[in-house]
Amino acid sequence: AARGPRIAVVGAGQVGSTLAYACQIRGTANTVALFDTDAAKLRAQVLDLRHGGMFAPTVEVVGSDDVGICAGADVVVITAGARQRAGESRMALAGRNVRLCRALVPELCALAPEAVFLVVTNPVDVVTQAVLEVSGLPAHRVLGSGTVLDSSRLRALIAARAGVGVAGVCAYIVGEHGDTAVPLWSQAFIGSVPVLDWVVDGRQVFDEPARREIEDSVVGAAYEVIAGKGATNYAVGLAVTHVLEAILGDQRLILPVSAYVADFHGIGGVCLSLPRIVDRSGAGALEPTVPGTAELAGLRRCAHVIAKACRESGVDVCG
Ligand code: PYR
Repeated sequence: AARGPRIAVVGAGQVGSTLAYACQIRGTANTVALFDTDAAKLRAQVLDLRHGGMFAPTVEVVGSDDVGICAGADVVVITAGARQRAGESRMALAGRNVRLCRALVPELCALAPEAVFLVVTNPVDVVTQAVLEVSGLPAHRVLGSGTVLDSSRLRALIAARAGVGVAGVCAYIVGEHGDTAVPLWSQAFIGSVPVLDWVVDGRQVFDEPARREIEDSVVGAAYEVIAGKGATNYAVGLAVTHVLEAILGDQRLILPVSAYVADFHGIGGVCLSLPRIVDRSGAGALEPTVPGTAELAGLRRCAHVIAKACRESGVDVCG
């Protein structure tokens, strides 16, 4: 077997296979191991990925319908579970996907005792909390993709309206990866200029109506894509690969991953997204963000919504 970082991907559906493809073409790990209970689909995904091998960096793609394929992984990525139907909220999946992931985790922990667990299955904050609880792992070793993708959507919309390249925008949407996500406008920058101070011809470009429009667009993004093609896969595949590279490369990137929050300005007891340092240990320290009053109120609402869904799915929350 190839030496070097090994990623195990649980679930070879739209998201699992697309992130495996992103890892392959970026050379994110030496080995990408796919696990799915649907043997025929799994075999087809592995073959299709392998057939492109000569056009990509050397990444060994393996797969099995036996979970043992996940053994020795450095990161276990969980994408298995039901996905949203058109018009369905992520939270509607909580009961089913918590049950499924809970059942998988003890064996995954035994097979990959050193792994960082990266949850992608929705509702990601609730499932991350469930995986944290069932695994008994230290909190930093269980994280969810959270609002990394939402923040990318937010940055793209800010960049387009300002007419700058997206790499020049630094902005986060935090809290729930879902309907109550909160954009941190007070902390958002275009280059060195606060987004709220971006003035063209004497006019504030990101005024209240513009901000509202962008926020609605970010929160509605997954619904829009799902209505058109049944699933989202490309952007989430790249977002998860970005998080994987931060972990495996010990990059210490500041990313809004979902992870357990003990106390952030009085908010805590559940997994939710806030900008944090992501490194080889997983979800590191929180960035010392100081959100505005309305933003904090929004975050409190997120914590409440996530805690309620956790309780309804039988997942423990603190406080
Ligand atoms: C997303 O694309 O944001 C989903 O969670 C499906």
